[in-house]
Amino acid sequence: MAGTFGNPEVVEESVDILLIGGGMAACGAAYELGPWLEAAKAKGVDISVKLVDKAAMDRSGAVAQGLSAINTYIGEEQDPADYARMVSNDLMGITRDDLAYDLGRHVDDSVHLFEEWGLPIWKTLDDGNRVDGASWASKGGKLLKDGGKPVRSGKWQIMINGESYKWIVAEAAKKALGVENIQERVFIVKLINDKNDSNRIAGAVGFSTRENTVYVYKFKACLLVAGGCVNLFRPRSVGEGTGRAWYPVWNAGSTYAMAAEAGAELTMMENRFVPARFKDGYGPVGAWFLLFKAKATNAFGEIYMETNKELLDDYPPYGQAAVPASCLRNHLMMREMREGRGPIYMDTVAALGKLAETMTPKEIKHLEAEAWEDFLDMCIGQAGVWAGENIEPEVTNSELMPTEPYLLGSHSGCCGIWVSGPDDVGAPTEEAQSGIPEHLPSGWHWGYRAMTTVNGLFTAGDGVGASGHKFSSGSHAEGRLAAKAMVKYVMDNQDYTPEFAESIDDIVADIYKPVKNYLEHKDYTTAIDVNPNYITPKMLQFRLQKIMDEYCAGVATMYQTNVHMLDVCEHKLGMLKEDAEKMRAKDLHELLRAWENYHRIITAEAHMKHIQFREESRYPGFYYRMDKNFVDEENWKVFGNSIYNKETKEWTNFKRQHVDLVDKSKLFK
Ligand code: SFD
Ligand code: AMP
Repeated sequence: MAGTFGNPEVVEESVDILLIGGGMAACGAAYELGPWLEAAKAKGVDISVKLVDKAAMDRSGAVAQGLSAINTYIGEEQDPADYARMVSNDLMGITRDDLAYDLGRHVDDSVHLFEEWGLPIWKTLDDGNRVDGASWASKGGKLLKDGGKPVRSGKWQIMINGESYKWIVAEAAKKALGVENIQERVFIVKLINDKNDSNRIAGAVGFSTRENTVYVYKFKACLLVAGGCVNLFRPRSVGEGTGRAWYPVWNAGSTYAMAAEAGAELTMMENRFVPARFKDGYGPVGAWFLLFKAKATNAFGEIYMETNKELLDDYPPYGQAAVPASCLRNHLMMREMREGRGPIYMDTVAALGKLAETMTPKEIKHLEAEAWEDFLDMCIGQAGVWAGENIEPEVTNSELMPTEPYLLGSHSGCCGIWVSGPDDVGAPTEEAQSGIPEHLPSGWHWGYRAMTTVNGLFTAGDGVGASGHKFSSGSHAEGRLAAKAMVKYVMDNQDYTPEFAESIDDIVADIYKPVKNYLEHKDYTTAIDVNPNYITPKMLQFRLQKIMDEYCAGVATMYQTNVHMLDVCEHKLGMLKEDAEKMRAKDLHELLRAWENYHRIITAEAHMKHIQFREESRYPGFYYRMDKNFVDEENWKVFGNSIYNKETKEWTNFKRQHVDLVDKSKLFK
């Protein structure tokens, strides 16, 4: 029977494995499950799988708009240990080398699959000419897997014609899993622990964003891959630009919040990513810096990365590394802004001029088209800004600006969930030669790759903390690694029957509470949005963003905070959490917004508690603890981890030992 707005239908389903999310990691898992499910079947075990995505998989997640580069491709020039080294360098020395190394040895296979599925990848031909994805086949180029050479924009990045990237990857995932096993437009609100074992996951509950239906899933294992967290800080775009952000606004911290509430250990939640972007449109800079070799300057044309270089001496462990970390690049830029030498510009004019010196007019036109396509493939809004402001990159330089902070574990950030590492790293001599020892440090491995500290709960992509720089390809590969481990887990736990620790009626009532708040009180006033008995999700979101912006090192304070500001932040977040109980939902769309906000609040709280805990400024240029404005290698070269108790609503923060498994001396010239 179909439900009504006040009284939803409840549908209960049992599967063996649930995939929550339909982004890069989920698509990787969906694809990889195929052969392992077949292998299980051959042993007489039928494993059922379902994927639920809050949106439509063809365009869901961070790759929705498309991308113009794949940022992680190891290729023949490097090896996985080089990759682990780079990840550590960019994240100021505190990453899990085992996770990065493992990813590095698997990621290229995902890229080869993308190409097989139809993703156009630029190629460098034998004569050194480079051709885009549409034309290499007719010019004698080869597939990457057959030895074709990509066009490297940077050491790790390769160029693609990727407007339809997500569509292509999702199509393969759907085909592998079967559309009948995929449910779109279902927002998962919470995970349910097992009645007999609080450290085990037994199910998840969500609601349809199209119909009045609540879905209850029982399962043995679950892959929680709902992306990172956006819009927990006040964005720079306001008014006419509201809604524009760099990372996907629809990823609202569901991964971190649901994992935390289920009792999973989080790691490095103090870390955030503040990308330097083309101002107002949030256009990517990687292709400009790396492919077009552009330089960023202050208002006086000074290249601050050169003139301010000595500032990096203050930042161990890798301040003096050949490639400064993303946060350190920001740090130098921010000093120019703070001291009044802004605006900061990307010198597109000089870069294109220099490249054009050796080109024919036709080649120059193609180069200019590539510059536009970089935006059109992945951030069309920036192309709109250029068109609207009469910017021709070969004639006019464009402003750069650090954005509001985002929480993520797959791009140039490393917050997320603490997971079990690979079990075979280090054993073969070949790997030992690359610097990986035979055994992982204690607490890094407990059986199933990518499993969190809660039994049966796995994650990948933005969900996995203490690694980073996986990007689209690495998130896909990590989903595949998790899929294989989940099948093993299910095979090992065939006798397990999930039982919920909470009653389904209570959970359903909880999920629809914002609807109840609305229906009960809507007639109290004549203006639907003004009511002393409820708060609209939009207003609550403004409050959250203001708190985070002003007290937790957002753009308002130029990314600065201190212990006192954090105390105020904690107090105000506590009040906000109380008021969140009063959010209203006047329709299903608002119900979605309400629960997104709730996930953002838990994520914001984790971020704040971790910044409070880490008594140093490990990521200058991402945030500054002004009362501890230094990097303290002696006391803080450690993982900052935490566990949340959903009953008492308290966080416990603690350190975990950091160990370098790969020799890092190669990072210095
Ligand atoms: O230019 C729920 N990324 C880039 N990667 C690259 O390889 N090259 C680039 O060029 C990259 N750049 C870039 C990138 C992202 C963005 C937004 C821009 C530019 C503008 C990064 C990658 O895209 C990123 O690393 C991966 O996509 C991460 O994968 P994953 O699977 O961890 O997250 P996802 O793809 O966003 O998917 C999340 C899914 O979860 C769903 N979801 N479903 C149910 N219930 C809930 N509660 C849910 N909450 C979320 C989403 O709908 C989605 O399906 S550049 O900057 O460097
Ligand atoms: P972005 O467009 O900034 O997301 O960058 C895409 C890729 O290029 C990421 O792997 C970044 O780490 C890398 N990158 C961006 N800018 C620089 C730079 N100035 N130096 C080195 N790597 C960079």
